[in-house]
Amino acid sequence: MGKIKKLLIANRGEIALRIMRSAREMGIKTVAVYSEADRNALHVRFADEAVCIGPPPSGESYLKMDTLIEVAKQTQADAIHPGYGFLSENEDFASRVEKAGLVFVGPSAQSIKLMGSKLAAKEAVAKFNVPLVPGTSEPIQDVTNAQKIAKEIGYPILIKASAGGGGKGMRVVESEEQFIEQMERAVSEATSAFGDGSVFIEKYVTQPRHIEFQIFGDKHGNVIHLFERECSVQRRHQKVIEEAPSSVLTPELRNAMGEAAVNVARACNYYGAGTVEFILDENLNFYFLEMNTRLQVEHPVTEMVTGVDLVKLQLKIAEGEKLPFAQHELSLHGHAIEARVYAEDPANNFLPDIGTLKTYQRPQGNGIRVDDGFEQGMSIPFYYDPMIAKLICHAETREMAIAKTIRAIEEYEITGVETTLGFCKFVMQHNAFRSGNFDTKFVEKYFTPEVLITAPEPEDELLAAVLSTVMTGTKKSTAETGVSEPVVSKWKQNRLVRK
Ligand code: MV4
Repeated sequence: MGKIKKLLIANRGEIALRIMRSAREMGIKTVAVYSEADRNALHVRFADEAVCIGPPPSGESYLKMDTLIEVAKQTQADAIHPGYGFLSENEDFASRVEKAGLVFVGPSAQSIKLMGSKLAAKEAVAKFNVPLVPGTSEPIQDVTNAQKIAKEIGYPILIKASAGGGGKGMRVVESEEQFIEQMERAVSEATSAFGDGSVFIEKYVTQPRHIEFQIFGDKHGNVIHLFERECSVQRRHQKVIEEAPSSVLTPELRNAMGEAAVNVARACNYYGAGTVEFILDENLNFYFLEMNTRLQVEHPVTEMVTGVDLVKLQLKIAEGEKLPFAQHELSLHGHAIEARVYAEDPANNFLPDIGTLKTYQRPQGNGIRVDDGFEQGMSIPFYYDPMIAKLICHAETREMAIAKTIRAIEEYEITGVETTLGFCKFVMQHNAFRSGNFDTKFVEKYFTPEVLITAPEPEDELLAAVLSTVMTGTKKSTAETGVSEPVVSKWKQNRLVRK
């Protein structure tokens, strides 16, 4: 092992930049790879070296394992960081990287494989007394027998594909009459989507909160957790808002879940960064769902409340270093909220609205972090995820973090594409969110496109006065009114008034 001298980042956009920043601070040289659509991207400019790896579609560029490994060798990189998405949870890639004599900045191929199979993961963690949702622990072979089990568990139940995850390949069954039909559909869907028709059933927890724990293991068998992230505000399994800490966890529950998360990692001899996903029911019972064997999009909220640079920690672990702290040395500081800014139109069913960032001005100030990969004038490529940026705000308390997030959203200036900024502001202003009393059904329950069309605020008197003069055509001079030309305040942006 030993020190990494040069790192190839097998990714693009904000996460490629994020990784390069930490690498550079550690004195590690960086190699960017890019597709033809990303020629002018910031990650290309930021890197010490950059190599074009193919045409825009990711299947012909960012997903080309052999090309990536070859470029690493050519540039004499000694390690590859996969980021998130793309090849980050591909066991085959992890093992090929290592076989080529390079360091994979991530867990072992075996850990990725074990956690990739939801049934194998459940079986492994059950031995460590990690709480699981009541259900079956083997792939369903006999549908009539499964129907009997479903009745014992009690409806509604959920059918899940073992090779699924992140909400893919799930089916709710409300009653016994639907069971056989839904089971047949689930198996055929899983077969065509994953090439593996194994499914299992679980009791359906109808309105859970989604709470995930950040864990880290080193290559010497030590494992710690860096507390939780609350990710309940999501839309069709795409997270919208993430925060740390969760407002529902007591210190006791946090310890119990943290210990369970560490046990999940131990169950697969884990090293590197990982995320253990739990659901929490209305009685605060928690259940393990799955483990993501990568750095997550929402990792910055954990960085803000723990003060730990997770990418640097990943690199040190990859170099073979021991974890530099023990569990009792970690503590939480303040509250952090991340809002995901997508080039999507909330008024139009969140349809991607890719285009050119005509204006792009980031919010600034104390406690504000923007992780992005764009500058004003750049276009958002059509080929990839339409996320523009992550806005992360940190303050002493949850209330203050919410206020800062609203201020930052109002200060953020993006034109040329529709964005989810106004939608994020709607969440921040909603009583259910502010009270902390919400679950994974938040968006379904409270959001309709109509909420984005709000009336002008009554305190906008100056604006009203201007409107009235415009309407009546009786514009008085500045000298007469003593009021100078009004400028619409920059701080009133993203108020959700449609153009
Ligand atoms: C569940 C569940 C309720 N009961 N399992 C969705 C993502 C994948 N990790 C598993 N998921 C769920 N599994 C049982 N037995 C509800 C979800 C779920 C969910 C979980 C986390 C975050 C958002 C979610 C949205 C809908 C459903």
